[in-house]
Amino acid sequence: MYSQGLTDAKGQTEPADLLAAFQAKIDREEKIEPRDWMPMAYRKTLIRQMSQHAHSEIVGQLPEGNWITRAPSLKRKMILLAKVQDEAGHGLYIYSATETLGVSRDQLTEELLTGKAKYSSIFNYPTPSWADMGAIGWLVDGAAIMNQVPLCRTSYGPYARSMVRICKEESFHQRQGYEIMTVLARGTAAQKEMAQRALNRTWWPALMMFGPSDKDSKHSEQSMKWKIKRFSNDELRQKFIDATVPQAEHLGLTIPDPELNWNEETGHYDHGEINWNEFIEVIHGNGPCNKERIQARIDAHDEGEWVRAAAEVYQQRHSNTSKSEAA
Ligand code: BYC
Repeated sequence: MYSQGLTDAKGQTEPADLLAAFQAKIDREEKIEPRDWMPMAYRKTLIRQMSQHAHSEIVGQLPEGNWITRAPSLKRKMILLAKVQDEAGHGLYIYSATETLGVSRDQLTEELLTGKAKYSSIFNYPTPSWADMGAIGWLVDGAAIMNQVPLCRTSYGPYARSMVRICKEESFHQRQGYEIMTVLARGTAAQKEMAQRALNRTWWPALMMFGPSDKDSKHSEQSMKWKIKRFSNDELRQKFIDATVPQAEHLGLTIPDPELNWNEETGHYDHGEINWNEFIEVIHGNGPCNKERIQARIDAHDEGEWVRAAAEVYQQRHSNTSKSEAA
């Protein structure tokens, strides 16, 4: 007979002994796999975070896709094209990992297209110059790596395993972005100015990628107990700042934060206050490019209708052929 445990969102009680065994497994650093018992709330948290992550990879193709036709050389075009394709691949791995939790890809897509699901705030900003491709690679992929390397050790097996290859590719992306910034920063005065402006545009939104400050992060405490998250939002943001300031100095560029200062006592950089009102506006659909980004995804989905229809017909014919061969 089970003792009584937590009550889930549907009013069903989850047995305390199963909950305790689940937490003990996590505390032993064993992975949770799709067929294992898991609390409803753990499943729900993972579906929320992983689908937001997958959507971010897919929507994240748009700001850079904007520059594929205008890359300054054939070599730059090939590299950018490969990077954007990598992001599509990342989205697909994470959608597949999310499907192991019992949710369909169609449902996840529907939630993105209807605005129910969030995706990373960073992709709602414009990319008006080529230098933004450098700033995105350097800072956005840099922030992504800082967040995603600990996710390689997240407690849910399929999510953790999908992160390993993604992190390797993100590392290449970060380097290619930094290389673009290096070339511009060492180029003409106009090129250096273009790089500085892209840094000014991207810096604060990149810091917002790590999520609200710890005191306002409603999911962090439980997610850290379940070892879905290994570090808090503020811890990762601070690690990112500490790693990135010397990189900006090496480029001879200035981070647009007058309060940025090395603190001998803490061994970290102090920094200015993030504009949290802007962050809240952006995640609620009111950023500079939110509507444009979702419309682009809706258009892509509509234009892909014939591909999905053709794939279904192919699958039906294929299964009919297999049946008649078997008969
Ligand atoms: N943007 O309690 P909190 C990439 C939401 S793509 C939008 O701290 P949590 C790349 C949050 O969902 C990389 N929403 O939440 C691609 C929650 O809302 P709901 C994307 C945000 O989950 C192409 C609420 O705010 N990476 O690298 O514990 C080209 C409260 O937050 C944001 C991932 O997705 C945000 N920035 O922590 C280049 C990493 N921040 O659902 C590069 C995986 C927070 O309660 N995700 N929210 O309505 C995570 O690690 C965590 O979900 C977060 C937030 C750290 C983002």
